[in-house]
Amino acid sequence: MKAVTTEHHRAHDVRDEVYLGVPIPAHEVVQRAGIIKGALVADGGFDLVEPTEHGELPILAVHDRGLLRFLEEAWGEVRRQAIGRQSLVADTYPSLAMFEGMSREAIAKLREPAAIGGRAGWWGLDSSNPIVPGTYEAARWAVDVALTAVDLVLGGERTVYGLCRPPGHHAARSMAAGYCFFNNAAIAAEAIVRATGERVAILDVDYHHGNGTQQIFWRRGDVLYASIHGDPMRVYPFFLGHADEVGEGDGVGMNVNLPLPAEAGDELYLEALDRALEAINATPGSIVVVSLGFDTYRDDPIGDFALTRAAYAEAGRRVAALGRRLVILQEGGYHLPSLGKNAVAWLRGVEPVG
Ligand code: SP5
Ligand code: ZN
Repeated sequence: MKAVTTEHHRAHDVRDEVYLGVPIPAHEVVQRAGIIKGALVADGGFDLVEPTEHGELPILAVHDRGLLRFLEEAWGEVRRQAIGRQSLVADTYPSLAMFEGMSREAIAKLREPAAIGGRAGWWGLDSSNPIVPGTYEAARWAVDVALTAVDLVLGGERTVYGLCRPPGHHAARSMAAGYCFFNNAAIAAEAIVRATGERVAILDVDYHHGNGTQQIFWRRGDVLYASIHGDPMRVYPFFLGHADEVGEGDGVGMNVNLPLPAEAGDELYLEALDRALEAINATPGSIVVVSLGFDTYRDDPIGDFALTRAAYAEAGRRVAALGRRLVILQEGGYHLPSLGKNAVAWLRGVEPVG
């Protein structure tokens, strides 16, 4: 199996994140990608490929230009405004309630502020997502990893793994969030739709709901989004991911959320996976984008599921049984000692040899 990896992710070197107002050691750290890459190399069955640059256009097919510009300019602005910090985290976010009662016209007049803290709030969701000097560079390369995986699959590869870092599925059209800046999977899916004219399914098996991917394709009839995740009543991203969110307009029925309780184990999880796979089977198309996360693992420090490694091998087998080509992109997973083995188990489940 070809695996797209790059060392450029190292530029996004985050040390702390803010949790309930307090700095804690970051979960989404540089070592994650090195551990996964090391396990692929040790396995021997993966052909490592460098990404190629794809420019801004495929990003702008999915994201607001203002988000791209903010991420590009953020660090220079921090320096210009002489904020002596290692990382940028907003403290003020535009809550819906701030605009309650205002008309559409009045709301249309809201504008991005000039101060960098305000800009970070305008384009952000949460305080667990710091921007550091190399964030933009790394996030751009993560998109290139995803798009290179797409190129390889469109060029005839059956399954390609893209080791994206930073991850992407919390990033919405106009919002970075949850360790994510550009939505790698959504950008990949959009590129596949445009290249093939076919429908595309996105299967999101990260522990968290991919609110960004859901938002981007909410009204789209040509992209199915199916996600298995911790119930948002209990966990991040809290405000989206309920089972009754099914899409609107052309997208009705093309959004499938499968929230699960705490302590969900292999059996419950694989049942939910079968429901997601049924929805994909019912949607025409030959390519599936997988948002792959291992924060579902029993020892993950953020997730509260109880999956074992055996479930990952079995999940890989069941996804392969769709008989579709796969663009598999890395999202979360924060238990460093298990991360490499879990990734190999999942990918080997898909393709046992070669
Ligand atoms: C891609 C991805 O997996 N993003 C996850 C974003 C989660 N953000 C909230 C993190 C909350 C950390 N909670 C620490 C709890 C310690 N017990
Ligand atoms: Zn996650």
